[in-house]
Amino acid sequence: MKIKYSDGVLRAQKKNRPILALESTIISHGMPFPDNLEFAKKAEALCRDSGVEPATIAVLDGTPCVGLNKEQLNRVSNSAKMKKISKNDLSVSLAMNWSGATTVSSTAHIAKMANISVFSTGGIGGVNREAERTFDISQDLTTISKTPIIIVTAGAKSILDIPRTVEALEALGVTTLGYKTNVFPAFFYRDSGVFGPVLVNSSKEIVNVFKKNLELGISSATLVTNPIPRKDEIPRESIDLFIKEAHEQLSERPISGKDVTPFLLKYIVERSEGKSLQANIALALNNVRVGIKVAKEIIRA
Ligand code: PSU
Ligand code: MN
Repeated sequence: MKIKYSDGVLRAQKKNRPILALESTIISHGMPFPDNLEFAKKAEALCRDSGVEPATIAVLDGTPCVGLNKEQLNRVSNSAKMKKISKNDLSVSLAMNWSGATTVSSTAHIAKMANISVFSTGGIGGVNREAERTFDISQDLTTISKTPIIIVTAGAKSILDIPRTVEALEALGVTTLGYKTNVFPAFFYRDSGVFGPVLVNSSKEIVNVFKKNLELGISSATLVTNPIPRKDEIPRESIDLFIKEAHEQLSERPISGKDVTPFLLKYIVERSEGKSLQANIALALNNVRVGIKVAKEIIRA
């Protein structure tokens, strides 16, 4: 498999320096331009300032890219032609020369192939509300259960059915940790009310669990749920109304499949006058901060 590495990632790999994988669908389909580009640059700068090499992952012209240069990052942020590529479309995207952003499922898969052990996202996909009618369950969940890396996420997106997502993670045998919490975080707010993650207090504990998964031959990712910082959270009462409205709008339109999540996020950004975007950026950067600590710890371990 041909993977195109950035110069920075190649150097870091050679010198055994820490690397943090980052996904690109959050940039291309999760946030509007130019805030998305600003966010992506900030995430990468946070990594570099801490001595960690960022490896933003995407598929460009049919080639999986691990680490993007400036021009490539611009392209991912600001091209209407970027597809949303999940794991089911990964082979197709290479065979058909597509360019697109990778979701949690495809990013995790490529990171594993590239020998990168830590990956920070915003919030994983999961069981959608009304999944009993639509069957809409993100392939992030099955990939997470089959890809032995560490994934840092702000719980699962508030637009989902969180209790069912937590149950699905358990059913799939996913090792789920809570960074300084034992309550599953709900993306825009800290507390979904669902207990489940095992409380961990340090990157060392996270890496120890991850290593045990590897020793046991367990394929599950080590999923680290990390609540949005208190100062950035949007209370459930304020965001729930917009989430409900977004679902009503969705049910009146012919939108399905991979277009659902981008539609809902965009609607809520507009309806909240950008507040949800600020929260999304804050939680994703917070996941990068924890990812940085864990990536450094892995090198020490
Ligand atoms: N986190 C965010 N914004 C996003 C995503 C994650 O803060 O847009 C993306 C990820 O790429 C995730 C995808 O894998 O949303 C889930 O899409 P779906 O529900 O269609 O599986
Ligand atoms: Mn879906």
